[in-house]
Amino acid sequence: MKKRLIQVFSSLMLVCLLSLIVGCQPSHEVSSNAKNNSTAASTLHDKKVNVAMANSAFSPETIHVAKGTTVTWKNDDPMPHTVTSKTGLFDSKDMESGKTFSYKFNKPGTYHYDCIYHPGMTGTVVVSDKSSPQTEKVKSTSSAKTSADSKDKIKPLGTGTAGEPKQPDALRLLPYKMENGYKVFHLNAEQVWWKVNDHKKVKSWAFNGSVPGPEIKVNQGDKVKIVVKNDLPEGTTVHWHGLDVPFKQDGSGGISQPDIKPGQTWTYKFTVKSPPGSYMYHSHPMKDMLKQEEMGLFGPFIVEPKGTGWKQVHPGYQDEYTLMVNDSPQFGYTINSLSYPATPVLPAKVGDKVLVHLINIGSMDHPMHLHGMHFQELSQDGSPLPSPVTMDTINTAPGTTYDLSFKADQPGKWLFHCHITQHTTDSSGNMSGMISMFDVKK
Ligand SMILES: [Cu+2]
Repeated sequence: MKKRLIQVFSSLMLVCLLSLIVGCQPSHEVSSNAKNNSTAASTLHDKKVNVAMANSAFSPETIHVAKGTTVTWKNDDPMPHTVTSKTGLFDSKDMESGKTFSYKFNKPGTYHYDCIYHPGMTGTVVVSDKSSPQTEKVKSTSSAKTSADSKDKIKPLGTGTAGEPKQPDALRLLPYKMENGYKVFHLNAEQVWWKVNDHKKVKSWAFNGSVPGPEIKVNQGDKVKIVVKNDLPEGTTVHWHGLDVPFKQDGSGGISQPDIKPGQTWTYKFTVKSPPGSYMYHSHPMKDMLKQEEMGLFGPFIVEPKGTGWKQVHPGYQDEYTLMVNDSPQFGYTINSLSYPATPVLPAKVGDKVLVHLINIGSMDHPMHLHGMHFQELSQDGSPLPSPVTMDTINTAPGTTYDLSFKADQPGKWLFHCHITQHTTDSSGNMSGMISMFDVKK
């Protein structure tokens, strides 16, 4: 009897042990579908893994998979999201509610992605070479080394905090949310690698990971709140250049406010009273203003007429582009911090009326010349000129903004470039630097 009892007991133990071992398998799956477990990383041996998109978050936020795994994202939210790789490797584009997107990860590595519409909605896929725990360990050591390499916390090339949608002029448009009658924008001052062209990668200090920072586009009369987070190693502020705001909102460090310390946030609040036109924002700290501007802490601020919707082209125009010219030692001679041939090619159709917001953030004059057509200077520093002047070259001065208008009346690839040849030629004599192009098609 006693012997029999022991037999039963030991077989029961065996069953328990077996079920424990087997239980490990589904537990991975559970964590891949976990609803609340947003930060936990899970090791997955499956070749298919699901990630949910709910409450504007990816769940799980981080997954570990073996190479060859297909990851499928599903949008469980009522609003559209995207799954957009920070390096441009994959992009779901708009995913309406209920839609799915899949991508097969064939190469080991760490893949960061986000939703272009929702700042902070980010996720990571860590792909290991093999699925064994041993490899996982090696992988995590090597990724620890990578983060040690970037001790100064410079984010990878092409990443932006908010991942704003890119415009044809290579700028990002900063999204906002309406809160109690205010358009609320978020700017994050951070360190990021920036690619000036295929041969030049530089360290930059950027708003939301891009230089220039994302374009803030508002309507005249809008009430705006701009929340600035400082992720730089030193204090900063943001000055609203050309916009007449109350003194407390001026953003001059040590004068109208203290510098925003590293890790801190500051909210600017004002009504946009300035006329429709081109303005900008840039850092204006008590200390090291020159360095901060040269490192890339600036962006365009465009005011549209009242009643014009966000993303809409200025009424009466078919195309609207913003170009920031710069000569900072960090980036060199650039347009939107890009050097030819990486500079934007701006599309237009024959007959289009084109509006150009031209801003000089550099410290030199740049006479910008248009081929094939003449333009009118409509306004300067946001103020409309009493009688617009027609010209083909406009000498832009540091800190000055211009609004130019022209009719694209014949097809062609029409250069728009600085006419100081040292700013458009490299040391080998090749075209480089401050050259952009309007591509006018029939
Ligand atoms: Cu120039």
